[in-house]
Amino acid sequence: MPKGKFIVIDSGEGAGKTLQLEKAKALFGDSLVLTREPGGSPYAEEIRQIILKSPNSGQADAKTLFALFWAARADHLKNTVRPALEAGKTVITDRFDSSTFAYQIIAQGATELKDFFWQMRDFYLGDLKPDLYIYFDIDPVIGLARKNKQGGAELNHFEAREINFHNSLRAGFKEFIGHVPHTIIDASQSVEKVWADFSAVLKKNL
Ligand code: Z5A
Repeated sequence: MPKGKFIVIDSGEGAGKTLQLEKAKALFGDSLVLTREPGGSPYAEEIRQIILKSPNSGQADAKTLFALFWAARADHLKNTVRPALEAGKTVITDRFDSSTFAYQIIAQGATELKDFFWQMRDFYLGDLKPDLYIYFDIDPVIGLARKNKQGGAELNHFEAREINFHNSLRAGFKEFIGHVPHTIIDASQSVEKVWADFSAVLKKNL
């Protein structure tokens, strides 16, 4: 059995996960392995490119993406998460199966895959079910405004969707949380206040 703790942090768009995870890394150093989905291992990072960067990616429906996200996750778990946990490290992944539930099943509307999702979860995660899920909750209007202000790279095909998509995404996360308990952080606060809450949760659990 893995020895380290496995933690997920997830959210809708623009909640500030990247910034907060940089702070966590600075605090906990090498005892912490930060990773992300889609991606987190060399092969899964290639799948990430197909999902987010292919010129055809916007046409991919929920069923196609559902399969790609689980495929990437299988490789990520095998090649990054499990070895790190077995070495006694804490692993925090930026997004995980909670995103598949919220984005593909609820926001993209593939509710016919709901039962299958839970079967896939048991099958693919096995003994690697996370010890802790942390949800950064934010009103999509605020999160998207942050993204738009951010500049740099263009919005990807998820970020560019209209507000109804992002509202149902938030409802999707809430539904997932109804099945799998989470610690919820109010991500609409200042960077400092979010960090105070987030670091307190990490310190309590590590
Ligand atoms: N996806 C899926 O559909 N199914 C799945 O199973 C999985 C994923 C695993 C991956 O995107 C996409 O894949 C994602 C879900 C989908 N959808 N999209 N897009 P990604 O990995 O490229 O990026 P992301 O995870 O979506 O990033 P994000 O959520 O949009 O951003 P963030 O990391 O949470 O936020 P940030 O970059 O740290 O901050 C955003 C901006 O806000 C930035 O300018 C910050 O300086 C600013 N910021 C941060 N905190 C604050 C506070 N507290 N106040 C004010 N401004 C702030």
